[in-house]
Amino acid sequence: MILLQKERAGEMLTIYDDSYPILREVAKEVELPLSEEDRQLLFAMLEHLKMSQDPELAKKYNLRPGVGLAAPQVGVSKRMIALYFYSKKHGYVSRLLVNPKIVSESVKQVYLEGGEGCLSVPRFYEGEVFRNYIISVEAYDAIKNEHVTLRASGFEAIILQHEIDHLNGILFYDRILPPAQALFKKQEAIAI
Ligand code: K2U
Ligand code: NI
Repeated sequence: MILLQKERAGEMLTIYDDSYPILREVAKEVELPLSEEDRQLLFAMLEHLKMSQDPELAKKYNLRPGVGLAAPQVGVSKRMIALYFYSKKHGYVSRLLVNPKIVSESVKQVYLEGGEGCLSVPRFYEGEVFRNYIISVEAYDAIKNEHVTLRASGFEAIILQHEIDHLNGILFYDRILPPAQALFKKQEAIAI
């Protein structure tokens, strides 16, 4: 079995749940250039996501699978997020974004059939979360080490909006609509 860096180092991240105030704080802008500490944390967040998607390691370390993670979820109130997900077009995508900012969003909306979950919410909430189908995000990319403007749609757009919400103290269940409103929105939105 391949031992990932974090496992080898024996350091694991603790995921804080929504009973901790930090999940409701507005996280602070990160100073650039990135400190070694911030860079280490970002890569630890990415490793956590990779391990969480490996059935053996997820079982061994009791990890819930995740495709995104925001620094406040691991106890650090800084504007940093990690994404690790599979897309048919690009295969596995890794993103480490610092001070991400949504600069444009489509009118068209999208939602995950069956609703969303969250690694910081150990409960199930009924109801869909409607998000923008296409967004543009400006951020510092800690993998490319440069400022980028990302254009994301569909699943990646959902993950980005879910993670950026975490930086503003917003949780997915804050966005669940009453059934009648959800029914109306479903007529115009894309389901994935
Ligand atoms: O931020 C987090 O808690 C990680 C979430 C992000 C997320 C939630 C809903 C929709 C998209 C992203 C976890 O990834 S929740 C588990 C999960 C796993 C695979 C696909 C969707 C959600
Ligand atoms: Ni979450």
